[in-house]
Amino acid sequence: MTICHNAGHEPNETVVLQLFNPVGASLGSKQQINLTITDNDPSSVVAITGTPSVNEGVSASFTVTLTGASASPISVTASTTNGSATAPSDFTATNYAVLLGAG
Ligand SMILES: [Ca+2]
Ligand SMILES: [Ca+2]
Repeated sequence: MTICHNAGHEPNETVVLQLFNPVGASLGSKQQINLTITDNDPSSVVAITGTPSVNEGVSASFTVTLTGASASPISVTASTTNGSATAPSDFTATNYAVLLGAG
């Protein structure tokens, strides 16, 4: 039984191997085995980069990067928290869901 390598991080998976239709023998009490396939790819990593300083009165922009492929859709939430600057007088509070897709 060959286990395929699926590129990209994915949850562990299971497969059942079962005996059927014996000829010249009868089935014992143990007729099946559950096998767990453990993923061997590193988990995908998301990170944020952007200009650390901006003037008043402009829009600040940031880039969310994804490193490592995944078999599952990936999303992350980007949300502001007050520092010494407070919303809404100093900036507009923001709460984005960033969808990065699979692969
Ligand atoms: Ca797999
Ligand atoms: Ca994999």
